[in-house]
Amino acid sequence: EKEVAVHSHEGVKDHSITLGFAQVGNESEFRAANTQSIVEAAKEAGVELLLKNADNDQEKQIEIIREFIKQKVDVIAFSPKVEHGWEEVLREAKEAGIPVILSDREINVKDSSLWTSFIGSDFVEEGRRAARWLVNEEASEGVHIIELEGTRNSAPAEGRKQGFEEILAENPNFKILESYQGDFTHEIGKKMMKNALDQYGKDIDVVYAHNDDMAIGAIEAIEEFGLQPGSDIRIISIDATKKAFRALSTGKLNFSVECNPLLGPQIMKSAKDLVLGKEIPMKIITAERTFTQEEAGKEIKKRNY
Ligand code: GYE
Repeated sequence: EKEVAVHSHEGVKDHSITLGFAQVGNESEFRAANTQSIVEAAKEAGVELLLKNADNDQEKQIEIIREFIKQKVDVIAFSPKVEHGWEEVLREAKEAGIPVILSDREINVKDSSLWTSFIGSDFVEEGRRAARWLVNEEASEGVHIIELEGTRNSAPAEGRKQGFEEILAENPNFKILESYQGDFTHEIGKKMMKNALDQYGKDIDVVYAHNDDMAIGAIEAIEEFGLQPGSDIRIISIDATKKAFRALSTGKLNFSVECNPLLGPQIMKSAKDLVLGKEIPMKIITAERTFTQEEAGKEIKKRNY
C-alpha cells in the first residue's frame, strides 16, 4: 500500500517541459520588458525555453513556429504580429498535438480550436480609457487630434483605434484630423509626427499615440518644430513604460494608459498546466490602470521597466 502511494506521488511530479516562443520583434520598450519577463519566468519555472525573434516579419514568425513543430516542443507561444494569416501553421501545430498560447496579441481565425489561450490586455478598453480622460479633461470648443497608430492590422492597433473612436463618437467636438501609421516604433512615430506638423501645424491640439515609443518620437518632433509638448500640444500614450513616466514627470506627456508586458509567469503556469492535462482559461486579461502627471511622481519608483 505504502509503496504504491510513494510511486503515485512520484508520478505527478512536474517534469520539465519545452516551450517554443516566437517573439514578434524588438520594436518597443514594452517588447523588451515582455521578452525579459518570458526569459526570467521560464528560468524560475524550470521550463526549457526556445525563444526566437521574428524581427517584425510575419513570414519569419510562421517559419519559427514550423521549426518548433519539427522540434516537437511541448507548447508553442507567440505574439502574433498581425491578426490574419495564421490558419495554415496553426493547423499544422494542432495536427502535431502541440497546444498554442497567444501572448499579448490576439488573432482573427474562424476556428478557435487552433489556439488554446490568450494572455494579454483588453485593447479596446485601453483606447476607451485614453479617450475618456481627453473628453473629461478638455472642455473647450473643437479639439483637433492626430492619431499615431501601431502596427497595421495588429490586434492592439485595431482595438485601441476602435475604443478611442467609440468614446469620441459620443463627443462630436473632438475630431481626429488624421491617423498615421507609426508601426509602434520611436523612429516612425517621430517621422509621422513631423508630417502631421508640416500638414496641420498649430491646428493640432492633441496627439493620441498607440504606444510610448511613438509618443516619445512625437514629443521630439514637436520640440524640433518649436512647440511645447504637454501644453501647446497635449499627448496621450499607451503602455506606461519608464519613458512615459519620465515624460509625465517633466510635463511633456499628459496621460498614460498601462498595458502590462510582464506576462512571463502566467505563460509558464498555463504551459505547465496544459502539459499536465489541466483545463486553462481561454482568455486571461491582465490587470491594468492609468496614470496622470500627478500620479506619476510616486509611482515611478515602483516601476521596473
Ligand atoms: O503596446 C507595443 C508593442 O502587442 C500590446 O506591441 C503589444 C504592443 C505594445 O510594440 O509597445
